Amino acid sequence: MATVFSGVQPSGDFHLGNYLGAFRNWVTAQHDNDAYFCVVDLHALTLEIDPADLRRRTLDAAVVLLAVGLDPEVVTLFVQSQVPEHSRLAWLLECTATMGELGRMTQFKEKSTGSESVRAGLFTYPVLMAADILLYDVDEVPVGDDQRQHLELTRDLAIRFNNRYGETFKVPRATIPKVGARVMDLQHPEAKMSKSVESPLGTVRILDDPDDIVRKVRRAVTDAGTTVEHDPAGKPGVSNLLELLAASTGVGVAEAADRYDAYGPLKQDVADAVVALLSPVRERALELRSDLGEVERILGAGATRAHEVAQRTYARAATAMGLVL
Ligand code: AQP
Repeated sequence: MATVFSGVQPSGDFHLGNYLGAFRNWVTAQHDNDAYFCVVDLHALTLEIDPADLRRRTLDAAVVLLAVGLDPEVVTLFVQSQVPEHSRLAWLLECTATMGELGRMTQFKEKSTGSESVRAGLFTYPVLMAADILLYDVDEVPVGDDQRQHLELTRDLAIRFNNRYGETFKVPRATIPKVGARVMDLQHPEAKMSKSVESPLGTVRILDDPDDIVRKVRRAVTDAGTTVEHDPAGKPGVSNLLELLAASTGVGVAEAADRYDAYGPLKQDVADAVVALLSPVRERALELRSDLGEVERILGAGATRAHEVAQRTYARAATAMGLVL
């Protein structure tokens, strides 16, 4: 049985990209693997966030993860800050990483550009992510394409640490889905759909009501011309719609492109497919929101299980580095 870990930041409302790129693959992975899924609240502190919002969003993240189909009897679902070894191992790994390699992270460049005062945590956040993963002796990390570079860094840090201090960490690999790995913003199809970027019409939220989903897809930016082709560089808007249809229905992208000779019917089918995909999740989430006490209980049990594993790995790494425990 492989060990699987992945996490999500409670930094905003979850969207179709999070669902197709990550969550639904977590649901698939949960039955055949030893799976850990984490609401990475410490990562959300790297950007401006209201404390009351963070508290609410952390519980709501768990609500969405349960609603998409994670089974708390099968997976370990927990909140990162409730397992202190994440921060403790991050420090050991910060003393393994270099400024140069962190400065090359494209997410850091994107999120810090134009900001007058960039938090140090935004710079070191990929190291905390490495700690999240390495604590659980993970084989596979199911993530969207945007996390590919951070996974490479995690592997580099694990290998460097092992070479320097002796075999300590398992070196994980990313598993990135073939379709849905990079869902683009419906209004700005050259940018990925993202929860911390203000694009109300461009972002389909997992908990949007069906009318909103239809409205957003109908108003999606298409491209000059009228032909339906999959050409991400030349026709990013239409290509994104085709990829959404493929990821939501299982049809191939090329086959989907052959089916349409106008944008209107394509948009209608994408809207129907996305509504069909997300409506059951929305219904379950609304039910779960009415019993947050149960959600907190699930997270507490998950943190206890995660902590048992995390403290063993942390002790191994600290001892290897020469700390007296
Ligand atoms: N647009 C996307 N397409 C496919 N997958 C995506 N993911 C995120 N955006 C897309 C995947 O969702 C998982 C959880 O990501 P996250 O929320 O922890 O952080 P992120 O990657 O930084 O996502 P966002 O939405 O852009 O959040 P903010 O704006 O807060 O940074 C990851 O597996 C990610 O790959």
